[in-house]
Parts: sequence; structure tokens; C-alpha cells
Amino acid sequence: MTAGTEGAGGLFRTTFAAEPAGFWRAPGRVNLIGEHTDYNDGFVLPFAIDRATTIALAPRDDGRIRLVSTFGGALVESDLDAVDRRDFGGWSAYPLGVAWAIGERHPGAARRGFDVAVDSDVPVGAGLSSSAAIEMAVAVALDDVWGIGLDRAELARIGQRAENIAVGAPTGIMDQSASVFGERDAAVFLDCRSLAVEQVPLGFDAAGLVLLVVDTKVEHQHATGGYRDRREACERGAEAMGVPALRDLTVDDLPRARALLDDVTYRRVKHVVTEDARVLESVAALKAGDLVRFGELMDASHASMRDDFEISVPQLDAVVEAAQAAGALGARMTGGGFGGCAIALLPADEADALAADVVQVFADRGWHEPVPFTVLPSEGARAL
Ligand code: GAF
Repeated sequence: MTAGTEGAGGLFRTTFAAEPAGFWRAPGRVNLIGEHTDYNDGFVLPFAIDRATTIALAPRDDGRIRLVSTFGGALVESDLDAVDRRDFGGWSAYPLGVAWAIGERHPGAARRGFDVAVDSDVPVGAGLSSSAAIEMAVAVALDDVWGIGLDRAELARIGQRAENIAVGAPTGIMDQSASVFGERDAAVFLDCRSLAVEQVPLGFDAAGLVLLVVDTKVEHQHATGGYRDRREACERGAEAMGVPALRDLTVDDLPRARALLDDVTYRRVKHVVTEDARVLESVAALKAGDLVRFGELMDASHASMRDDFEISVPQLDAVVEAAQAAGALGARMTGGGFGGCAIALLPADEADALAADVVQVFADRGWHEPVPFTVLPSEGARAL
């Protein structure tokens, strides 16, 4: 459950000996389905979770920026000139990157310095978008105190730009979009090409179901390694197939892709093309109240990520297998992969037993103890 404002407020007052101008909050996310489709201009279906970043912020009259967090150690000081020279580092790259990206995309905006204290209960490095939660909390706050009036899609684009440039992670726009467009009891169905959004009611609660998240504690890194490699394979595949993005292919194009591409690139393309189709079918199933079909699509999505996109790890597969053996409607890894979290949709009264099973499986294999918890679809970024 999302914490109150005490953490950020208390830290602000002790650090800056002043009252903040206000509090802003932005959630992390889980992705129900649609993985590695966002940077291929495709479809995603995440929801904002009830774990969030809360910030206390006050604008200043000069260009100075002072940042402190409950997780990042000592006070960090900077200023707008340094930000415009792209001088970022550590966790402060997220808020400073947002201040930079607003300036880059809106050169006329009257930016000023600010003091900010950041608190978060989104687990870091778990693939639940703790970074997007910081970016979006800061973006909504700066939009308010600088009086710009950005719309939600533009806030998400600013967060993505900060992530790509200040942090150096070549990620898509899903996480920031989930954090700004989230609504209670609904998933965010996003077309990553047009940024058209539709809220899809989930009805898990009414059906007696919960979404269990298991943090495997296997940490991932999106700035380097596998994530970047997968993105490049997708771009190669689209170019070889003569389309602007993999979004422009359908399953009918797969035989041609099979003939044209090397085996690895083909399997990367196949995952993205079939995953886009699964997102569209999931939205239809959810609208029809067919949670059984939706669960099957979650399972199929996991198999595709494990076998074709090759971004799962044994710990994620073990959670999915335990969930399937326990009778979950569906289970899959969520997020960028190579670690992080898996999710399972199952009857509420079976969640504790599955959580205990998973902890036992990990202990038997000598893996780090996993952390299971349930999440609720929650409201997106906002002023408190
Ligand atoms: C990470 C990225 F940040 C997202 O943009 C998305 O690509 C996701 O991995 C995979 O679906 O969360």
C-alpha cells in the first residue's frame, strides 16, 4: 500500500528547514501483457500499482536545484545550467533528466530552481518502474510549479526522454504512460505509435481474483546488455522486412520473415508480432469478461518471452510454473526481463498458498528469497 506524505514531508523539512509548496505522487506499474512491444510502435496493457513515489517540492527564485531522497544518501546539489549541459549522475539523473527534458521540449517554459525530497515504496531494480515513478512525480510537480500545462502524453514523453538521455536506457514509453494514465480498477491499453489510451476495466476483484507479484530479487539493468540487444534485433528485423516498425507486420507476414531472416532475428520478430496480437485479444477478452481466455494469453506470452525473445531467467520460469501448477488462470514475467518480477492471476484465497510454494521452491534451489505481494490497479500521477 502506498505510504503517506510523512516520509517526503519530514525529509523536506529536516533538510531544507522550510515547508514544501506541495506534494505529488506517481505510481510504479505492472504490465499485464505486451512486452517489448512499446519501442516497436505496438500495443501494451499495463496498470499503475498501489506503490508509488511521493515527493515534496518547492520552487526557488534562483536556478539552484537541491535533491534529497529517503533511499539515495546525501543531498545532491545542481543548477539549471548544469542540467542543460546534461551533467547528471546517480539517482538524481531521473529528476534532473526531467528538468532538462522539459527545457529541451519546451524552450519557452519559465524554468526555475527547486528543492525536492523524494520518498518511494516502489521496490528498486524489481522491474516495477521505480524510475518512471520518480520521473512522473517530478514531471507533474514541475509542470504545476512552473505553470506550463502539459498534457498526460507529453508528460510521458518527457519521462521517456529523460530515461533515454539522462539515464542512457533505450526504453520505450510504456512505463511513464502507465504511471500517468493509471486509473483505479483499470488497465491502460496504449497504442505506442499514436499514444491513444483506453482504460480497460479489469474486474479482478469482482471475480474473486488477485494479481500476485513475485519479486525474484534477480536484478536487471536496461541501460546495457540484453535489453539494448533485443531492441537492435527488432530494428534489424523491421528494416529487413521493409516496414517502419514491427507493429506494421501481422502473423500473416511471419512465413516471409522466416524465409528472410536468420533464426534468432526471426524469433525476436515472431515474439513481438504475436505479442501485439495477444494484447489486442486480451483487451477483447477482458471487455467480454473472459478472464479464462485472458489467463491463457498470459501463459502464451510467457512462453514466447522464454523461448523466442529469450528474456526470462530460471527464477521467473519457476514462479510461472508454480503458479500454473497451483491452478492460476495465467502467469508470466512482467517488464523488461533478465530478472525482476513475475505475475500470476489467481483466486484471492489461493494467493497465500502460492506465495508460500514459491518461497519454498526458491529455498530448495538455493536462490535468494523472493518477495511475493499483491497489487491493485491504482490512480496515476497527481498532486496530493
Ligand atoms: C522496460 C522498459 F522500460 C519499457 O519501455 C518496456 O520496453 C519494457 O521493459 C518491456 O516491455 O520496462
